[in-house]
Amino acid sequence: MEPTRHQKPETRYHACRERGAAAILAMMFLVIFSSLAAAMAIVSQGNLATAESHLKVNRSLASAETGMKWLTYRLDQVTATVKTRDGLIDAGNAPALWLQVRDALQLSLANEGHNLDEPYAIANKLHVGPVSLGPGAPPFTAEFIPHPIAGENYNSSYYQRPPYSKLTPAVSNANPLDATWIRVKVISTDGHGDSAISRGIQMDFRLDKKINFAILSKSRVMIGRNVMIEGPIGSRFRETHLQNGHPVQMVSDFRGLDPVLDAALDTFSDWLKVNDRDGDNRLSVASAAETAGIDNPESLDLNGDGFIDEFDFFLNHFDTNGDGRVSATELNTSGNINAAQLLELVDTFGDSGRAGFGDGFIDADDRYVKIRGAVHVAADLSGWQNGAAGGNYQDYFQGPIQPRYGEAPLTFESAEALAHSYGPNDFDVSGFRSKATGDLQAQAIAQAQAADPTDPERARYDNTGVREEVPFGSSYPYDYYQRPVYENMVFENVTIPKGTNALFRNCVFRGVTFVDTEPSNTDANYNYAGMEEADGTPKHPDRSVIINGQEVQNTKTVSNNIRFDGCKFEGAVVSNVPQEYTHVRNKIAFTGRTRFDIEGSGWLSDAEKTLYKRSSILSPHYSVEMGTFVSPADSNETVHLSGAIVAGIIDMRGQIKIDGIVLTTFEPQSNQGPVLGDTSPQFNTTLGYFPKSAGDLEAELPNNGVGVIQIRYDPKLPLPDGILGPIQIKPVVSTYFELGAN
Ligand SMILES: [Ca+2]
Ligand SMILES: [Ca+2]
Ligand SMILES: [Ca+2]
Ligand SMILES: [Ca+2]
Repeated sequence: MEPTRHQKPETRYHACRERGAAAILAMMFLVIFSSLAAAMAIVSQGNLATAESHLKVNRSLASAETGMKWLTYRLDQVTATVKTRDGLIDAGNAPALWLQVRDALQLSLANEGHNLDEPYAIANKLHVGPVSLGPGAPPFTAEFIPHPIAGENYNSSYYQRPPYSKLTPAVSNANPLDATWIRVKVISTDGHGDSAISRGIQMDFRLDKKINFAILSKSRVMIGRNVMIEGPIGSRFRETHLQNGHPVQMVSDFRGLDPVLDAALDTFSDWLKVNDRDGDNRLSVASAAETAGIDNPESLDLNGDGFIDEFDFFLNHFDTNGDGRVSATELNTSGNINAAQLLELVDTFGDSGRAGFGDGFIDADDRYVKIRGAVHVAADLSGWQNGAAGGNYQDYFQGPIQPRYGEAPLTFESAEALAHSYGPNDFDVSGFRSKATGDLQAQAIAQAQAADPTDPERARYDNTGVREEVPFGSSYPYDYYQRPVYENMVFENVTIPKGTNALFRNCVFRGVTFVDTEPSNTDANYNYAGMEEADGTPKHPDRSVIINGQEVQNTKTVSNNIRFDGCKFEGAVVSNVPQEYTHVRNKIAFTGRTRFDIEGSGWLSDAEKTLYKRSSILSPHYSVEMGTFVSPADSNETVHLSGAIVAGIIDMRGQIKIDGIVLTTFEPQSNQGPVLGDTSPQFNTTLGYFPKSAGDLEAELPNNGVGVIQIRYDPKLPLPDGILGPIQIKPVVSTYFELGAN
């Protein structure tokens, strides 16, 4: 700064002649000021009163809002303890469930220090308070009232606004909100007597049962190349100290296409290890911490989404004409199956009505992220880094994650992941079983006998059948089966008896297909009794098991290891529930072109369609294999699924699309059950291909494409019946309403 050159000229004061005038002015001011002061006093007293009311309004409204938040939290805690096997919560079962919640909530809120009065129930309502949460905070009272509410005017304009106006049928006195809706009113009062001011708010809550995950696994989750997921992922696997014990392992979709791009992604991965603060595998351009040390970070965000991630490097590498899109030509898909499948994966993910869907280009419209949802891990970070990861977990966890707004992308020691735990006893499949009254053998023989012997497509039953390895097509089979073959047949509501171990080829299954198996399978030799070498000689002739007091030499006779090849299902595949996970004996493999066509079935009633759409595979503690080890690019090898997919452990390879939830029940723990020694990481939920060295013992990377796997959580889909799980009561935030003064 330069010194000041010019001083201000001195002000000269000429006061003599002005003294008299000043005195008169002073007196005038005195008069004016005193009258003003009187006026001001009147005004400010009014202001003081207004200010006090205003303060009370604010304080009581704030207290009511605090009360609502606090009660929402408390409600959340108790609803997690109320369980039902019903999949769909409706006006029929909601009242009884609400009463359980109400009683649990009353019990949990009782006798707390801030209670000015204890909570009490009247009829189906719960009254809470007054409660004073903080010193000097205005107390609040709350009421929980299930709909339909007596005396409520459901014809009023209040119910003409969203979300009510979007309900069908429209809300009216004839069609009031049903018992799945719970109204919560919180009223807070500040002050006493005549000067007391109250403010109230209300919100409607909804009773529901959901498992808010695209994948919820008790074993580790392996998400391979060319796999995209929409919806949260939860992994309860905690043995991270073991080799390959990554709770969630993800492989980049963009690696392996070009060595130059791979090198750029290596550099980016190094940045992530230092700069990524929130675990989303992206660097936020707006964050100084996440862009520290990176020159001109904005220039690296090529798709302009505010983040630098793998997709920007992919664009930078392949968008050679700089139009912001990668075409099939730029990606050089002809004769390059991996590139062609990547284009298909990204270009056809999500709603077919979205911008850029299936237009043959990969660009910003396709909104690529590997996981659109939060990742919840039960394990802790340091255990993983010091254990399986041997340094940075990012080496085993690649690809951008975009959670919902306000959610953490990656949470360790996650309560969410721990909240839902499903074991074999949480599943009751008897409802499905009772529908599967059809006799497999009777239906098969009738069709085979009626078939025209000259028709090459005729229904065929081959009792001798084929001998094949298990898992089918695996480079590392652990057993062999001699399977009877059922071909070109239609089955209706059949039970496949224990010990059938069949191959069904090009068959149609309608209604429930119930795969029976022995539930008492906890004997340590269960997987091994009857195991064979490739040439048929017994592998473990000395191992037999005791089931219900009887010795069984070969457990193949009491279990069911089934392969469905090129089959169509107009309904659900449901298995009996084994108590232990025995993947050698209890396995269902879907190969070839598998179709689940429930909606389009002309055979099912509307009620059956509704039922089976939410439960297309219900096989707790079963090993389920979908897709193929050998032909990930064969256009005939595709699997389309919708609904809740339940298995002990599930492997999905090839070309698979799921709209629903993948839920696995088996938690591998070292030296327990089928897990020999420290091999729990080898029991994993695998989506896509991994080399054997990654701990997936059944697979190797194919050299003819890595497949296309797209999984999308459907929040609107009810769960199947029979799963014992917690309900939830969540606020419908758009129903928030201020009740005003009273
Ligand atoms: Ca980040
Ligand atoms: Ca970007
Ligand atoms: Ca381009
Ligand atoms: Ca596109």
